[in-house]
Amino acid sequence: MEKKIVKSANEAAEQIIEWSESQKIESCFDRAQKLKPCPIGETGACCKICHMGPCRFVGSNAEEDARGVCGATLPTVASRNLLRMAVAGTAAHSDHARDMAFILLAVANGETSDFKITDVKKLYRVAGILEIEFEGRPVNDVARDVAMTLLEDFRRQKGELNYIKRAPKKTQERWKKWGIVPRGIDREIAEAMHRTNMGVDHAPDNLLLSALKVSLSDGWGGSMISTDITDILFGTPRPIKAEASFGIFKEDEVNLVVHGHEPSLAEIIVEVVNEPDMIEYAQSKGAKGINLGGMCCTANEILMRHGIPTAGGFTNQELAIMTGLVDAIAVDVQCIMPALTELSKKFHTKVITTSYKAKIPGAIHVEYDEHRAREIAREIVKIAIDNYPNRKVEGAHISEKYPVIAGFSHEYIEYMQGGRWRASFRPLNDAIMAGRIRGVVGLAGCDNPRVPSQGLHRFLAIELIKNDVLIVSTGCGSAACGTAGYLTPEMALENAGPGLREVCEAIGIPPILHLGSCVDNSRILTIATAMAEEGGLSDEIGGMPAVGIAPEWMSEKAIAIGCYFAASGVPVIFGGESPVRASEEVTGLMTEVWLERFKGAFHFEPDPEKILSLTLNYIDRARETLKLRKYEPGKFGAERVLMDMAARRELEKAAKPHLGIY
Ligand code: NFS
Repeated sequence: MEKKIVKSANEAAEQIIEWSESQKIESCFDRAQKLKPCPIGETGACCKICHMGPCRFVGSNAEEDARGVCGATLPTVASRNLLRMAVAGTAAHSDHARDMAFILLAVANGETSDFKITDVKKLYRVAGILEIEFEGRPVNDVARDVAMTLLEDFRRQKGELNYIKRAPKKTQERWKKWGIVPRGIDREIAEAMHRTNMGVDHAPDNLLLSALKVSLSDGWGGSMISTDITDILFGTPRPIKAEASFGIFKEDEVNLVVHGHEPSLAEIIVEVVNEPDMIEYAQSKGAKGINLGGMCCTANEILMRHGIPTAGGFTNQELAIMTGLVDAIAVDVQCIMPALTELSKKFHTKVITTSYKAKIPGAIHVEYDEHRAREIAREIVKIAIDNYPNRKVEGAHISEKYPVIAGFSHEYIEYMQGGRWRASFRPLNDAIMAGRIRGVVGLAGCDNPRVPSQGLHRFLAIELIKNDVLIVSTGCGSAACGTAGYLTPEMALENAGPGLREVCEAIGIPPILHLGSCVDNSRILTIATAMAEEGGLSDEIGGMPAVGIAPEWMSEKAIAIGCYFAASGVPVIFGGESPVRASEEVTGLMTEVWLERFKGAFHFEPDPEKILSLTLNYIDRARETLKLRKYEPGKFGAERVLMDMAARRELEKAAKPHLGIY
């Protein structure tokens, strides 16, 4: 009989969980079982924004009858709670982006020698979008203008974000019509906090429009800025091979994990672990070398650009320490469990915090400063090396790991469809129109110990590709797929439907394209825009046969992402119970009303089978509305031949490269 998987759908993770139980070592999986969510707060029916409360909105007729001490209704409270989540998520992504912009500025001003501009073509591409003159100018001058122009997006009081104009015209018109074009990121965050303060905005629709507006300042602001500047500084990703899961840790090497979100320190650590004197130092402590691994989105960033292996996503962080093989884990910001320090006492692992914004009692604090990045990186690597001899034998050593192909940026996806000479989205649009590809799904978001963690990602990934749906994945959704061995081209041969398989084989890509970290969801926005501009499908993001899914979400950042996708025109389906389900009015606004206004919607659906059918239903309805060929597995319409690698090389030999990035 097949073993019953209780807490994680990831076999290696489940082995570690079982081992930890035998050792009576607690993890988030145990805590999730012990600590049930508050049944009132979980549904959005608790208001705790002032000290007359918390007020609980319960009873069979709460939607109509219940009132807080101030008289607030349940729909007001549920929508206000959702808006607060969207603000926090936006603040997180955008503050990360601000730090990236400051690094670009420091490089341009010659204030740091530890970083440089790696991708000048991307710098020029961004400068072009921002209408900054770049031809014939010193690179640093262009970089300074780009950094300053993007920093302007944070402090602008009136007008609109720079990148709003990157969206299809029709999408922008919808935003204008409903008054949700973001002005400046900081202004939208402050205004939304003001609106949710006691006694200000009480109209659910208005509060929810504010959630869309602030979240757009994440998607088309903070997140997109972060993606662009990270590409400029560290390189625009292109496909790269790596490995995933706990087997990436080496018994005879120093294992250092970088965990969190901001990639700049991790980038320097990638260099430092390869410095000969560091390797010699590790050898002097009895290790064969230094092995760097990643966790969560910091992992995604350095996986995409350097092929650094990943130990996985959010719920894997404690389990990584439990392998007994991690000598140090350096964390920056976001998604870091404070449980790590308590847990690390049972092992030899050193937990190192690096941001003044994110300290954890019990951790070693080595404060990061981008002006002294290398020096700090060396200090961190040394802590890991010095700790190697303290490694104890206990731990659930695991050897399982899987190959991964990652690194699909917008620019590469464009390139892979036609080479340098005729890079475009035409082949993808054609494949969708012909019914080879039924539609596209963005599979994103966290993994969550409240469900068999990573299991919903896996279930949906397999079922969708069987149904000829191309998947683009980010964040811990990518980690869940990577640690399951799904991010390889072979996956297409084994599991994809006939149409998708053909496309993947012709281009030589996996059916699940790893686009990067959660801020890289912005790549999905620009890809969708390119598809709209290419023609033949919808002429705006809304109405495309495309859906966004975050089946195991837990972070407020996910809510911001869900909101900006919905506002941009993408139907979004989140797993788990709805945080607004106490209010039918709020649920209706986010599904039906948003669909009408923006062609995007925001659903919460705990049943994975229903997530799947709702997704396919959205895709098929969009195909029908666009009058595309009805999807039938194995039956396709006429379309242009997709170019394989050899044909692309031939073309490139014959043609002069033009504006393409590669
Ligand atoms: Ni996204 Fe990436 Fe993961 Fe969730 Fe956290 S790491 S930013 S929030 S848990 S996907």
